[in-house]
Amino acid sequence: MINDRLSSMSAPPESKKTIALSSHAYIGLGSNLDNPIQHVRAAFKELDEIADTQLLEQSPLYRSAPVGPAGQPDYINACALLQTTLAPLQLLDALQAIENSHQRVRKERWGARTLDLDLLLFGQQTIDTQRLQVPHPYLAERNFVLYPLVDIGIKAHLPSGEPIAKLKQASNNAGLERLEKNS
Ligand code: A4P
Ligand code: MG
Repeated sequence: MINDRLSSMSAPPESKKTIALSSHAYIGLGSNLDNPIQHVRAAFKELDEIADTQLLEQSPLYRSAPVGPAGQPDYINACALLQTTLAPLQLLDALQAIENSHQRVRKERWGARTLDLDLLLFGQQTIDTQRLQVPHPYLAERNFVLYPLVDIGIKAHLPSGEPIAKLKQASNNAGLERLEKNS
């Protein structure tokens, strides 16, 4: 596993400072309950307010057909690019705290939700633990992730080197509609 968060650098002995290097993290945003556009817009702002983290880019919003249990409303999806000195699990904690602050209720897998924040990519790290898998396991097969991700990360790629833009090319835009800026 590549660790792109070096916590200490070789510095002169008299100044033993700890310097945390930052990582780029791509976040997938999704909502299909209680005014989804408002939830996603508010979430961009809240991502920028995470400690030691800065929002660098936010994608346009997309309307997408739901994947998962039938009978749920369309989703609003988007992606964000963050710069952070947090570790991946610390960032996941912060994402889940934001989800909870949007009254997210976890009833069924892939069921309707006010706000879902997925950690799509974290630098070039591959993480495979029970609590966190990065790259996000379904990234490559979801057009509602690939389209907004390429909008803000034309050069983004998987730890394997596979360009995200190539994954997007191999997908299609079925069920996906890019929204105008002010809609
Ligand atoms: N977890 C593991 N890896 C990650 C990661 N990279 N990012 C764990 C975020 N969480 C990660 O997530 C369940 C657990 O996954 C977390 O506790 C975390 O430790 P959850 O958000 O509670 O549940 P979930 O979202 O229902 O499950 P899952 O499998 O994460 O679903 P997805 O992949 O998030 O898909 N259709 C459309 N059109 N648009 C959508 O945005 N989203 C989903 C949810 C289904 N259908 C959709 C959309
Ligand atoms: Mg999720």
